This record gives sequence, C-alpha cells and structure tokens, in this order.
Amino acid sequence: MDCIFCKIVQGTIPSRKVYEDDLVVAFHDIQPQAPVHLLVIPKKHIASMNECEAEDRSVLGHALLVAQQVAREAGLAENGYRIINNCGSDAGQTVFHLHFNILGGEKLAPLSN
Ligand code: DGP
Repeated sequence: MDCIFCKIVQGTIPSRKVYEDDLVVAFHDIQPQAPVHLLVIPKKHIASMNECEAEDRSVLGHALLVAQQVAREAGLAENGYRIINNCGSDAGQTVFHLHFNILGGEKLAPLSN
C-alpha cells in the first residue's frame, strides 16, 4: 500500500518521532501550522475516522491519551493546545491514514470568525 504514514510507521521514510509504542506513533509534522505541530497516528492503517470500527475503540482512546502526553511533554499543557482530526476532502484531509494533529505554542485563531 502506498501510504506515506505507513512508511513512517515502518521506518522506511524518516520522521522526527517523539513517541512510539505497539499501537501508535507520534512525530513532528513536516509542514507545521503552529510553533508546535505534532501528529499522532495508529500503526494500523485506517484511512480516516469514517473507516473506524468498534474494534478500533481502544486504539482511538489510546491515541488521544498519547496526544495529551506528547502535548504535555512539548510544553503545551499550561496554555493549551488543539487536537484536530480532518476527516475527508471537505475537511481538508490530505493524508488518508488516520491522524490527530496537535497544534499549540501560540494563541490559535478561533474556529469561528
Ligand atoms: P491533514 O490535512 O489533516 O491530512 O494533515 C496531514 C499532515 O501531514 C499535514 O500537516 C502535512 C503532514 N505530512 C504530510 N506528509 C508528511 C511526511 O512525509 N512527514 C511528516 N512528518 N508529515 C507529513
């Protein structure tokens, strides 16, 4: 399967990993949209939130707790951060391997303007 994030999981393309365990990997985004921009992905290839099934419940919960952990380790806990999942083309999803974007390190623009 030609999936860039599967290649990051496999280590066949480089990434700046900040966390890894049996279920998930977290690494720095290559095109950061904020001073801190991390991605948390399941090792299992799931194209998007749309494709998640009941059996993915535990990896989804784990990914969010890892997001909390890496955000804290990046110094974001005090002032806060945003966790974003873009699902599908209307949401702007560009990589079709489920991922949670963690953005912080500055005052982020409000969602409604
Ligand atoms: P999204 O729009 O939610 O699909 O965000 C995908 C993010 O993935 C985007 O911010 C750029 C990032 N990205 C794409 N290719 C790579 C890559 O090869 N390495 C890393 N570290 N990030 C990537």
